[in-house]
This record gives sequence, C-alpha cells and structure tokens, in this order.
Amino acid sequence: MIMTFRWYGEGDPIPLRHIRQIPVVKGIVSALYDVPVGEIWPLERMATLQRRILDEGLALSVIESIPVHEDIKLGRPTRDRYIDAYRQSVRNMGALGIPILCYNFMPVFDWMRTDLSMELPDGSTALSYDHEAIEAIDIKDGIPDLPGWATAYSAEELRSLLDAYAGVGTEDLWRNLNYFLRAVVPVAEESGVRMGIHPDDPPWPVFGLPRIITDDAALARLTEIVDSPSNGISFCTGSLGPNAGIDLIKSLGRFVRKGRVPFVHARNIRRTGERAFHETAHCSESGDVDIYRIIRELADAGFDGAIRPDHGRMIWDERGRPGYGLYDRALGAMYLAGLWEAVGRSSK
Ligand code: DNO
Repeated sequence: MIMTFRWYGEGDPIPLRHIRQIPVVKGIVSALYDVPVGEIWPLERMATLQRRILDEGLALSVIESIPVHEDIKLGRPTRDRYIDAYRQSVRNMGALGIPILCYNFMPVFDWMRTDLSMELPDGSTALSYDHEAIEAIDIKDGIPDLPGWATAYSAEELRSLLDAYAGVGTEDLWRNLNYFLRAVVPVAEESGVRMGIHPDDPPWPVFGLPRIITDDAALARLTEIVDSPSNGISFCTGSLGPNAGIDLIKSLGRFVRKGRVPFVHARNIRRTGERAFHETAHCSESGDVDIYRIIRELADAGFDGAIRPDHGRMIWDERGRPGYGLYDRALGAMYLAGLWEAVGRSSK
C-alpha cells in the first residue's frame, strides 16, 4: 500500500514541501486543472507535473481525475471524439508510468455538500449534506457556490444540460458507461494504467439526475462490464458510507480480492438521517465508518494500491479549500498508516 495525498497543483495553498514532511506520504494524487474537458492531456504537461513532484522526493501515483465529457455520459453522437481523446490521455499516462486513474460518471455535478462549515462540538468545522436542503433548491434559478455544484458550467449551459438529461434514465446511463469502458479499458490495460471509478457522492440521485454507482451491486455490475484489472474501483468509504444499507467491509474485501481496487479514499462520516450526514475526523470513533476494519480488510485482502486520507475537517484555524486543508488530512494519513503498520505487523 502506498500512502498518498491530494495536491491541487501550483494553485494549491499547500506546498509540496509541506506534504513531504508528513512522514508516511510517498505519493501524490493530482491532475492538470486547466485542460478543457474532452481534450487530450498533453504528455509534456503531465511530464512536467510528474517531474515537479519527483523533485520533492514524491511520486505522481494517481491522476484524479480526467473528467468524462458530458456527451459521453449522454451518449451523444459526438462522444466518439471525446472518447478518442480520453484514450490518448490514458496512453500518455501509461507512457510516463503513472499507474492509477480515478474518474467518475456522475452527470453534471461531482460530489456535493449543502454546508461547508458545520461546526462540530470541538469547534472544528466539517462538510455536511442534507437532502432536504437540496430539495428546497431550484437549480434553474442559479447555482450555489459550493463544491461539486457544476460551477464549471454557465447558468445557460447548465439549463441545456439539465434538459438533455431529462430523457436519460439509469439504464441509459449504464449503457453509456458500458460504451465508454469498452472503448477505454483495453487501452488502459495495454498502457499499464488501472482505472478506478469513484462512487457517486452522495450515493443517490440529486436534482432528478440519475446516479448509478451507489452500492455494492452497482460496483459488481461495473466490474463485469469489462473483465480486466484496469476496470476497477476507487473505493471511497465516505461516499458509500452514507448509504446505511451497504456492508462496506464486505464490499471492499470482495473487490480487493478480485484485484479491482487500485485506489482507496479513506474518509469518515456520521449519518444524521436517512439522507443526511456530516464528515468527521478519520478515526473510527469519530464516525460511522469503522476505519480500523477497513484497514484490516485491506491488509487481509492483500491490497497493493494507493490510499489517501480524504476530506478533513478544518482545525487549528486553518483556512483553505473545503475538505482539503493540510492539518486534519495529515492527522488522517498518520492514523491510517498507524493502523496499517499495526495490523500488518501483528499478523506476522
Ligand atoms: C471529492 C473527490 C471527488 C473525486 C471525483 C473523482 O473530494 O472525492 O471530487 O475527485 O469524483 O472523479
């Protein structure tokens, strides 16, 4: 297992030289943030990023994410051009030896929260989600400035995208994912790149848009589309965790044993309602995800991929990108690594 840390490139207020001081972190999760969706990620640009990270003594272990163009998710005739570009970006990753690609297949919006700074009893703040608050919003009136809220689109683009999705049901989305994976996974396999889909976050439909990567059955269906180690899962405990019906440990073990989990996002959450939760510190005692058992399951199943501490709280008056401050994620990395070492050494 390689411990990694997400870095948003030169625009990240957290410098690489601080990340490298977290003793257990060996790899970086990053991306090119200014390539328009649907275009090829140039080899030289990725090489520059990789060199920059190597110069700090770290490896570029994971690309998170190369976004999937909406035309691919919508199954529009133009999708083939974007799929070709995607394949080329994957080849470029392979040429540089970047081994893991995290992506998602959520229509229009990425991960979504309704409050960025919910205060916890200890005075720290965390991200939270409440489905009732989502339902009270009419997004046709404009988009709140929150992470994952499709701020990449203008109000007009958003309206036309929502119209386009009006006729797209979950089976259509599965069909389009199928088409995408059949085209891209063989190239990933040839290139030595392991793709891992990120589960939908939260794991249910929002604003009437279909979401399909929401539970264990969906993950199984995904892995069956193309039978390849390059068709895997970025197992995110905090995205699947809000769905109380999922046995996270069992699901994780099942897919790791099949060699289908190249990447893990370790995040903890506390459920506060059927479709409501807030994020917490990483430790098991803080939330509803038993992180100890997650790590033990990874060790038992012979996990050999990358892991990163996902979303942290804001602590010690830090200000920064929601979920992506330095301090709480650094504590998370140490906690995860401590569990990993203890589990690994006590089983020998
Ligand atoms: C949120 C992240 C997601 C993730 C994408 C992967 O913090 O986990 O934005 O990067 O969904 O494509």
